Amino acid sequence: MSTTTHRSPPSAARRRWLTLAGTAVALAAMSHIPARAAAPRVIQVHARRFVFTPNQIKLAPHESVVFELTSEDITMGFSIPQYGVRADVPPGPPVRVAAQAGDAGTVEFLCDIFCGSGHETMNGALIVG
Ligand SMILES: [Cu+2]
Repeated sequence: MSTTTHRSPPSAARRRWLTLAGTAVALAAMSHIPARAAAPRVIQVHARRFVFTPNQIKLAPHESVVFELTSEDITMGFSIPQYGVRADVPPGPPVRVAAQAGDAGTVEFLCDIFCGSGHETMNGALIVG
């Protein structure tokens, strides 16, 4: 019987792959470091007939944020008309939409997809200040 093994020294390609894998692990570890100010704050907003939760959200003037939107029952709209931001929010995985606050003040957000009687009052406020 042959005693030949098929083990061979790592090829250059394999060594390179290992280096890349090591880098990926290092980056993954770094991602657990708390986000710096440069990363936009993620704000979760949940929609169901006919309520957004929360329906009052405080933002700093000119703060960049990401809204992470979920719907419990049917496709909702999430719209901040004054900032020109909107997204469809179907039930299922979260939908992310970026927004940047303006000057201090109160800005309305609302559902802009008809979702039943009660839709007209499905809204909330961004309190910028
Ligand atoms: Cu609606």
